[in-house]
Amino acid sequence: MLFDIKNETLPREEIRKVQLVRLQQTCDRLYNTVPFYRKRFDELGIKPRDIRTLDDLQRIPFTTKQDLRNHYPYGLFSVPREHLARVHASSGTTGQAVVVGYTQRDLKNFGDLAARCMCASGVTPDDIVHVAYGYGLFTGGLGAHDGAEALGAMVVPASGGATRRQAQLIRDLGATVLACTPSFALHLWEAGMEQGINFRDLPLKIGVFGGEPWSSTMRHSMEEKMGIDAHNIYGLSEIMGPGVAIDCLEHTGLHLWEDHFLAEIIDPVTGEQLPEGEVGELVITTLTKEGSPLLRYRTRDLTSIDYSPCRCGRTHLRLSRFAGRTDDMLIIRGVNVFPQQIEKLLMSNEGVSPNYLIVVDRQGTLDTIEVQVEVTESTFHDQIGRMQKLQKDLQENIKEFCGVTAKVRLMEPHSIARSGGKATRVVDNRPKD
Ligand code: DLL
Repeated sequence: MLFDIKNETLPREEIRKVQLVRLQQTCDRLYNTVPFYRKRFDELGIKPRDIRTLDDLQRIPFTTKQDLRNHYPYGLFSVPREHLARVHASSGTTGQAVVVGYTQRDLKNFGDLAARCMCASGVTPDDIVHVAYGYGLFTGGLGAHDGAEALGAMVVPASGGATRRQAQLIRDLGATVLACTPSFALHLWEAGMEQGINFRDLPLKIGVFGGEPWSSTMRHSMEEKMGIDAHNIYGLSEIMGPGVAIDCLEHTGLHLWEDHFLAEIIDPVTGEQLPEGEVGELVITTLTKEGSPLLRYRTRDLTSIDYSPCRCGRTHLRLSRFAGRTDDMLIIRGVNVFPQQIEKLLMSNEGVSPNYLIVVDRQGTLDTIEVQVEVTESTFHDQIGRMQKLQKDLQENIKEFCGVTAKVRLMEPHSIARSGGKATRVVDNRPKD
């Protein structure tokens, strides 16, 4: 089933036509309403009317998170305050928070795009959607909520926290869809099992998980544990919350809604555009936003684009599962390591649970990396020899596939702190120099 059959199946030439018209409108709007962007055009000696093709977009410099921070809170808004209907904000864990504004029309689009995503993951108006993304300034809760409502499903607005109680609610209210971060879903599953509630025995059948990176191995393990079909939903506060992209029933990449967003992949170092299929940083231009439109926003998320048609009938491009962020790449003794790679290796081993933490430190001049991972209950009660073998195997795997020597510390079940939203996977104790 498709939520918006006409727009989701537009032929590629039509998509490009719509994109060009909307790009020109967005440039016009920004030139006339946001001094930051006007200055950028003026410095280049160009006017919005000089953007005649989609390729002309490459003449415009990127917008970065720092630009948003420099204009905190309202500096990049494109409409007067009275025309705004809502704001959301990023958490600010990596610095000054950024605020993003939505007009009524933006909110309608946000709800409709989140509904497209839900629908692509198989959700129908008959479903009961348990939303356990946090409600508030974070876009996850309200975004998924509006999407499920726009689709006509019944929503349980549970938000984060109260894990044990939520597992009971999922059982008692008969949720068929769970929408939350993958790490929180695992936390809920665990809290259920502790009380004798097995998600596999419940009507639950679909997971709409996102907001943080997770590997395909993690996906398969979650599907198996919970008896569900798990989908990967992507979005970011600066552009729009959940509703930018999701994988359909084919699970062959995440459809990004191209009538609302224009995507490019660039080399994060040179800024050059990369061809289809190559992994690089995703850059997004909003095409319909009124409150906070952005041109060429650098997401820092690493992925690749596939324009080939999908078996599901949707014509919109597909992004590959995110390989991490340019800023969460760890450089350990000169070797580039992504936490995602380590997760993948851990998850392909049956003896360990999906709860892990990577601790980076420095001893003298040498970087050290310790991977703490909880073992499963059965491994924990196994013979000591098996545990030693598991530890040795994991260390060897990390060395072989990631190229770094890591110490693996096997932890008791439940000993690593759980989060109510996005999981912390890396603690970097190295001095900042
Ligand atoms: O996490 C929006 C969202 C909420 C998306 C709920 C999906 C579901 P932010 O807090 O601004 O917004 O964080 C955005 O999270 O740039 C990615 O690095 C990461 N991220 C989000 N979804 C995924 C995903 C929301 N499916 C940042 N896979 C993004 C990998 C993801 N990373």
